[in-house]
Amino acid sequence: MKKTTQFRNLIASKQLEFIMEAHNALSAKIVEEAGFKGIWASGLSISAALGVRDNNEASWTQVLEVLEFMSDATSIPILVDGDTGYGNFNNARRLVKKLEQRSIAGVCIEDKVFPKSNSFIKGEEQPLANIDEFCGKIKAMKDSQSDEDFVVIARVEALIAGRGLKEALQRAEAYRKAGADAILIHSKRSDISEIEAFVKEWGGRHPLVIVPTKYYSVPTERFRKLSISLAIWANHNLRSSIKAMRETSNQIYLEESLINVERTVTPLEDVFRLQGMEELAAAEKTYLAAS
Ligand code: SPV
Ligand code: MG
Repeated sequence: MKKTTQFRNLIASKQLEFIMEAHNALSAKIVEEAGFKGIWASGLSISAALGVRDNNEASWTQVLEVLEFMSDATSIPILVDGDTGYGNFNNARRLVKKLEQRSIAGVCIEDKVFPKSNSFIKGEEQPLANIDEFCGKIKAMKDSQSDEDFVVIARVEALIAGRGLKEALQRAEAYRKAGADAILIHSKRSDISEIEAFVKEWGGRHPLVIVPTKYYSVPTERFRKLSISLAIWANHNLRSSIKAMRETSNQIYLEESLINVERTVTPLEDVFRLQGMEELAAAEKTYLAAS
């Protein structure tokens, strides 16, 4: 099944679904092997892995390069964190074209202003997009997709910006009407009260997506009870890899030896397997002339 269709089915599914963060081809492969049905190509994680801030410091074509490797390496759908769409409607619709060319299944855009900042850094101070302008962007993106199953998700930042439930609902409804396939309602609270209040008023109008990074202690069963469509585990491969790399680097630095580390790191054979070396060996048998 096409990746776009796989992802559309996830959004439409009656049960709570999950996608997991990746920031390069290797982490994307690991997400797929873990059993996830989809990948979140996180803007925070990709920029951090590139050594820059989550402020659109990496250009969109640089992000595209990373996405191409991620997409080539995996067979499950990728939802791209498209930030604000890298400009106005025209930049955003060109982004859709370029994502489709790389077999990306969908993109999420947030109603902030380019260049954006991460929602968890001074969220209240961040300007939000004009509602009509953002609706035009959504329409342009939906009009420009060539695969009808490509998904555009609109992310509402009103709660992050402290604008309250009323504005969050107003924005979500406008984005639904503009053609968004689902609404991502974001919150930085450590409890689920804001999300719960939103869901109550929303009344199942359209699929809802959440990112429980800050309300991580809320049991997943609560999300199910709220009929959330999709939960995004947004940055945990990045954060776990930072911890693992730091521990290994520190240990080798201090011990000036590999003796104690060899048992704790992934065997090289596993690295070769993840790279697909078996396929190359088989292809060589078929295509390399015997000497
Ligand atoms: C990301 O993973 O880049 C996101 C989610 O946009 S958040 O960091 O919560 O803004
Ligand atoms: Mg992001």
